[in-house]
Amino acid sequence: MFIIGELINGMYKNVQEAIKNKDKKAIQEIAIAQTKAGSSALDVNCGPASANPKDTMKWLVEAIQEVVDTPLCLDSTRPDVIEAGLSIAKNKTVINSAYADQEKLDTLVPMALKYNSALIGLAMSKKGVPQDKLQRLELAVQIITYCQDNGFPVNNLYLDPIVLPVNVAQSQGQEVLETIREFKILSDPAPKTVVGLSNVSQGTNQRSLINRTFLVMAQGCGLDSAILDPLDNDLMDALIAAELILNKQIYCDSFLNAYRK
Ligand code: THG
Repeated sequence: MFIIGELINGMYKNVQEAIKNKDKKAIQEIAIAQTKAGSSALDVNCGPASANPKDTMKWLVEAIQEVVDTPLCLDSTRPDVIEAGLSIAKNKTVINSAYADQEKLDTLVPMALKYNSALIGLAMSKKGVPQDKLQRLELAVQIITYCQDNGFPVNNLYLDPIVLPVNVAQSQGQEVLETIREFKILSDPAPKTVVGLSNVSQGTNQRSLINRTFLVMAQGCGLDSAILDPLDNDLMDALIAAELILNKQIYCDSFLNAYRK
């Protein structure tokens, strides 16, 4: 599983505070902790409150790169903010994200090629997030076709079905899970798949339980990657056990420790 640590996001109060106070150390501690916990990449999102997101993105990337070499997943709705991060990133990057829209793809696919970056493609359009599997697949095909036509390798594309909170969109869990499985058969080579896991539990009780249950179900559907909280130990244990059941890790009695190493 390609684990993308979600905790450097201005949506979190501590990160918002650190950005406001230029508290580099606070960001670096989160970067180190997530990397130690097994993150393959770190999401970097300035949050909704940032007054100058381009400068904030650069400041975050620089702060993180001083202490870890972990690839960065540059998370913004604004291509110029993503490019601000890409322009100074030293290691591998993931662009988070494009969706099925001509203008978005015209901007972000060439950007991904220019910076040799992976790309997340959301199964949504200007009209918003679809409410069923077929519409999600239709939008995914538009993104895949665009990549194929423009020389972007589809195995470096991560399709995201868009996970919605179970308390307000309860019918969407099943649609999303089936979508993940079917994303994988849309092209050869297949695209990769990713979810923003914590979306599923926003505003609920028992967030960790809901997150890990959904994660394991999505893994069963072939999920390749998730943006998640790697410091949630129960979540990570469930992730590792699911990899074991799916024969992606060799069994040994100390499989939890073995995976973490
Ligand atoms: N797909 C893609 N990228 C994404 C998402 C996605 N990036 C952002 C988000 N969704 C994934 N990251 C998070 C980070 C935090 C939370 C949810 C998803 C979260 N935060 C607390 C909350 O809102 O309750 C913040 C409160 C706090 O603790 O301060 O749940 O789907 N490609």
